[in-house]
Amino acid sequence: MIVALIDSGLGMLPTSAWLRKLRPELDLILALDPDGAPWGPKPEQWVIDRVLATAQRCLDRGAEVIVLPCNTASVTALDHVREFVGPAVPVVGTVPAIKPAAAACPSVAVWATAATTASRYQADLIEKFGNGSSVVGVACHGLAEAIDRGERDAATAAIASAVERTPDDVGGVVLGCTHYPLMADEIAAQLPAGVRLFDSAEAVAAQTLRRIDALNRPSAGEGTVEVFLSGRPGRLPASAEAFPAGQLLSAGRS
Ligand code: DGN
Repeated sequence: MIVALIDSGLGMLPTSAWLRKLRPELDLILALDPDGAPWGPKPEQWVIDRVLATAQRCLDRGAEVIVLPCNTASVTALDHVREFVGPAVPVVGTVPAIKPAAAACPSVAVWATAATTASRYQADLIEKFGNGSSVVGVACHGLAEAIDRGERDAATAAIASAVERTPDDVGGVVLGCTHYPLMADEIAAQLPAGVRLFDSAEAVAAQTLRRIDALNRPSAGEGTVEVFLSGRPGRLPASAEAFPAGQLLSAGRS
């Protein structure tokens, strides 16, 4: 069974790595959009069109399940993708891990792209799962882009800016952009000791496996990885190599 993961860039790696770990025999398509990245600052309709075009390419290749390991794409385009592919193809989205963070901490910051931070979707999540905690959004300008470009100094500066805008009393920070877990060590080092980090990668992988199993079809493939790139890859493959999860991308066939 071919499972396609769609993100603008390296944010798909943590979820891909969990899928590979939990079900190594799945065949994966990693569909990245270096030509269109970053999606975070783009207009909503632009992101929707981009994600749908990528989904079509994955379906043409035989994808039976689609995963959006990208909060920006999920809060913007998830319903559109579901409608586009129809009920036969499960589509699994990603949302910021606000529920577990608010259940564990009375004060929480949600770090994400500008699009996710400003989204109705995130506001609704906070309302629904805020659990009486104080939950504030912090837009991390440039962080996903710096990670894709392998620019460590720029990433460190973007993290420092987010730390400055994060309330002092937070007990938990939600990594509400799928790129950010790749920099979890640096983020933890810059935040006060004891602040917990929450991300969705493992939960999204687990939900994907539940949807696969519910299809009741043979899912075992050969554990292949195929990489789709829109246009020129730029520095993406080289940047990926800096992260353990990035081996999936560099080992994949383009
Ligand atoms: N990884 C994406 C997310 O979770 O929102 C961000 C992608 C981007 O293009 N900035």
